[in-house]
Amino acid sequence: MRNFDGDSDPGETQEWLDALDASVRAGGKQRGLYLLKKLEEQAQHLGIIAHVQPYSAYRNTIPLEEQGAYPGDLDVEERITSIMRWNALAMVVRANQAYGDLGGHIASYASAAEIFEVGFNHFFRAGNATQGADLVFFQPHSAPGVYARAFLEGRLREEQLANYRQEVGGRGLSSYPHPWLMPEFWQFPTGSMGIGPISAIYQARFMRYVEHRGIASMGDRHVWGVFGDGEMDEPESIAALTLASREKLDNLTFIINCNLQRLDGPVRGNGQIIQELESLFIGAGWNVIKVLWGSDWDPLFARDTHHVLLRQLAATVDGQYQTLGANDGAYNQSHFFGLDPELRALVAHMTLGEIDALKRGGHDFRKLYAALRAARAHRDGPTVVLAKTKKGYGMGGVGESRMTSHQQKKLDLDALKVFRDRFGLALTDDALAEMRFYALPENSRELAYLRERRAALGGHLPVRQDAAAPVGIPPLDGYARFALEAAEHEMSTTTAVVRLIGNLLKDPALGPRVVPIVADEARTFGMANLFRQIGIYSPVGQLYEPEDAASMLRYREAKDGQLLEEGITEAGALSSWVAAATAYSVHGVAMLPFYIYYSMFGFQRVGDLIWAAADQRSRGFLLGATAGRTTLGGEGLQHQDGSSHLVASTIPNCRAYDPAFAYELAVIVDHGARQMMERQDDVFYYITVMNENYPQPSLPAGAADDIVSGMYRLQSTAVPGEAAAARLLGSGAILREVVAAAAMLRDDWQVTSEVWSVTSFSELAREAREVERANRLQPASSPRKSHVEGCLAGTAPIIAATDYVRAYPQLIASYVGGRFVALGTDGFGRSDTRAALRGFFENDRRHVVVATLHALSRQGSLPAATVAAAVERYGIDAAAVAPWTH
Ligand SMILES: Cc1ncc(C[n+]2csc(CCOP(=O)(O)OP(=O)(O)O)c2C)c(N)n1
Ligand SMILES: [Mg+2]
Repeated sequence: MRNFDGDSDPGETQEWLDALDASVRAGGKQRGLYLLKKLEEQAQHLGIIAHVQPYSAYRNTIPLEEQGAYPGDLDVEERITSIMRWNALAMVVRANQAYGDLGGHIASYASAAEIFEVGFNHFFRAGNATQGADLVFFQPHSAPGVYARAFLEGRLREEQLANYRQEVGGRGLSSYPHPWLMPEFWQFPTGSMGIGPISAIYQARFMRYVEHRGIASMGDRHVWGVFGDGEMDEPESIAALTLASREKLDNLTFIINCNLQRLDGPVRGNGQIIQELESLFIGAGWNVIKVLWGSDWDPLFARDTHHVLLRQLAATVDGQYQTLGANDGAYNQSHFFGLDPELRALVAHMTLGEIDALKRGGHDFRKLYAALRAARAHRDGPTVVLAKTKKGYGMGGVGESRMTSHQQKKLDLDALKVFRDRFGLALTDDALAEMRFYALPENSRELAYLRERRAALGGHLPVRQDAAAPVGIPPLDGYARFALEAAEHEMSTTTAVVRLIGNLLKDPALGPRVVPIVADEARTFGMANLFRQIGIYSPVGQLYEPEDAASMLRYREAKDGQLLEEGITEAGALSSWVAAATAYSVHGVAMLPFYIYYSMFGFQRVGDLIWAAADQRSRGFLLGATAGRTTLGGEGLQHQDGSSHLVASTIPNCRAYDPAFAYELAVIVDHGARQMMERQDDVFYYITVMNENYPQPSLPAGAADDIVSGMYRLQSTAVPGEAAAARLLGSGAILREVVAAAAMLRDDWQVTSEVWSVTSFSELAREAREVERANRLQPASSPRKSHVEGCLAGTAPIIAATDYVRAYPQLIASYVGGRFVALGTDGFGRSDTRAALRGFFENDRRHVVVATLHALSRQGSLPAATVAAAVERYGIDAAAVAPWTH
C-alpha cells in the first residue's frame, strides 16, 4: 500500500523520523547533520542516489531563532524608504510627462527599495582613514532609487532630479550608472545586464591579488552586488561563479532581487527561479541564503506542523506567484490557502486585509538584515542572498506584479493617490499632481537618522575617486633598446611586445604595478618564460610538483604570482583587466595591465565588456595578438581578425594602433604608459601585434612623434625635391607588401611613389575630425590643419592597404587630397598560407601595384592598357569572384 506521496511503509518511515527527532533533541543540530551526512554517504555507496537535491525547502534559510535583533529603527527606516520610493517614482514620471520619450523604470526600484535601504543603513561602507570603501554594484535601472537617496542626503539638488535622463548640457542625471558621465558619483557601469555580476567577482578576486602581492591592504572591504533575477540568464552573470568559490572569495556577496519578473513577463513562469538559482549557486560552491517570507509568515510556519504550507509553496510556480501577487487577499485566500483544508485552517484567523498584507521576505528589513549579516560573516566562500520580492511593490493596480510592470512609466493622479496612501506619505493632492519631490526638513528625525547611519558607515555612497599617485615610466631607450635599434634583427611584433613587458616588469618602481593577463594563450604568444620569472597568481600557491619542475620555463604558481592566467574565458580575463585598469580609482593604486589575447576574441567577442571598461575610465593596454586576417596563416574563418580596429575606432577613449615595426610598437607603448601612469589621462590603448617574423629596422630619426600621431613617411622613390606619382599607405602586417610594391612600381613601371607607415588610421581620423569641426565652427579663426592633411596634401593618388576591412583605412578618406583607394580584407577568413591569403583578399604587393596603376590611368597619367598589362604580368585572375562574396 502506497500513500499519496509514494510511501509504501508509513510506519517504518515514522520510526526513522522519530529516531532523527530524538537524536537532534539529545545531541543537537550538529548531531542531526552528522547523521544525515552519514546516511547520504551510505545511500551513495548503495547506489541509490548520485547526490542529494541541490536545493532546500521553499522557505527562509535563516530560522526565526537565529534571526537576531534588528539594530535599526524600523519605523524611521520605513518612513525614509517610502520617501525614497516617492522621489524615485516622481523622477521617472516627471521626465516622461514632460518629454514623453525619456524612459526610466519605476517597478524595479519599487521591488528593490528595502534591499537597497538595508544596505545603505547597515552594510555598505564608505572609505575611512584606515581602509577603502566597499564596492557596490547597483542594479542599473534602479538608479532612480540611488538618486532619491542622494537627494535626501543633500548630495544632489532638486534641479538635478528634475533633469533625470537629460544629460546634454551637464544638468541632469544618467539613466544608469555611468562613471564616464557622472565621474564623481558612479563607480561601476552596470547598464548592460551581466556585466555587473562578472565584474563584481573579478573585482573581489583582484582585491585578493593586490593584497597577496603586498601592493595594498584591503582590510575587510566587501564587494556587494545587487542584481536582477532575469539578469542571471546572461552568460556573463554566471560565467565566473566557480572562480569565486574556488578562490574562497568571502569578501563577496550577491543579492539577487527575485521579483520573479523580467521585462516581458515571468523569469520562469512554469518553474521557480529561486530554487533554480539556489541549485546553480550551491553547485557552484556558494553559500546560499534565501529570504522568501516576511516576519508575518513566521507564525504560519510555526503552526505548519504537517508542512502543508511548505508543500503548497513548493508546488506553486512563479507565474502563479505573480498572479497571486497582483491580486488581493480574497483572491489569495481562495486561490492559494483555499486549495487545501489544512492550509485554509492555518489562516482562518486572519482577515482578508491581513492576508493581503503578508509580505515577501525581500520587503522585510529584519529578514534582509539577518541575511546580509550572515553573508558578511560567512567565511571561505562567497554568499548569494536570494530575496523574494514583488515587482512594482506598492504600485497597486497599475504596476504591482503585472505583466507590464517593467514598462510602466506614467501614473495618473488616482494611481498616485493610492501610492501615497499605501505608504502614508505626507503629500497634498497638489503636491501629488505637481509630482513635487519630497525633501526632509532639516530638523526631522528622519534626516538625522539618515545622516547618523551614513556617518557610522563612513560617509556617502556611491562615490568615485580618482586620486592615485602617479607611477614613473623608465626611460624608453633603456627598456626598449632592442626595438629602437633592432638593426634588421628578425622578430615578430608579438615577440617584441612580450619583451617590452618583460623589461618593464624588471623596473623597480613600475614593475610591481604591471599586471600581465592571458586567457590560456601564454605559450601561443611566447610568454612561457613569465611563468618562472613572475609566477602565476594562485591564492593557495602550488600544491603539486609541476611535471616540468626541472625546466627553465617551469609552470610556477605562487601566492604572490604576478601573471593572471585566467583560463579560457576572454570575458573573465577582460574583467580582470578592468579590475586592474580601474585600481587607480577603486583602490587609489595605479596598476598597468597588459591583457594579450587572440585579437579576434576581443572586440568581437567581449566588445560590450570593453565598452563598459571605457565607461569606467579604464587605463591599460589591450594587446590583440596574432592580429590581422592574413598573418594568422592556417587558422581560418573564426580566428582571423579583420574588424577589431574598426570597432576600436568607435570607442572615444580608446587609442588604437596597428604598428608594423618593433620600434613603432615601443614608441606607442611608451607614449601610452606615460599618458596613463604619469599624466593619468582616462584613456586605454589597443595595439595589434603579429606573429610574422621579419627583419626589424631601427627607429628613423625624428619619427617618434609622428608614429604617435598616426603616420610618418618611411621612404620615397621620387627624385629628391620632386613629388612622387603616387602615395602608398601601409599598415601593420601589410606595410611590407606596400614597401615591396613601391619597388615593383619603380622597377617594372617606372612609377615613383612615397611609402607611408600608418600606425593608426583611427588616430588620424580622430584628429582630422576635430580640426575639421573647429574650422567649421570657428570660421573667423585661422584654419588649422590636421596631421593627415599635412602629410597627404597634393593630388597624387593614395593607395592604402591594411589587413583589416576597407572601412578602416577609409576613415581618413575624406581628409586627404587626391584619389583614395583602399585595399583590405573584407570577407570571411580562411586557412591558407599568408601569401595565398593576401592574394585572395587582394591586398598583396601585386594588387597594390595594380591599384596604383589604375588610379594613375584614371587621372590620365597612364594608358589603361598598362593596368591590363600589369594584371596579366602578375598572373592575377581577373575573372575571380570578389573575396567578400564567398
Ligand atoms: C545586455 C542587456 N540586455 C537587455 C537589457 C534591457 N533590460 C533592462 S532591464 C531588463 C529586465 C531586467 O529584469 P531583471 O534582471 O529581472 O530585473 P528587475 O527589473 O526585474 O529587477 C532588460 C531586459 C539590458 N539592460 N542589458
Ligand atoms: Mg526581475
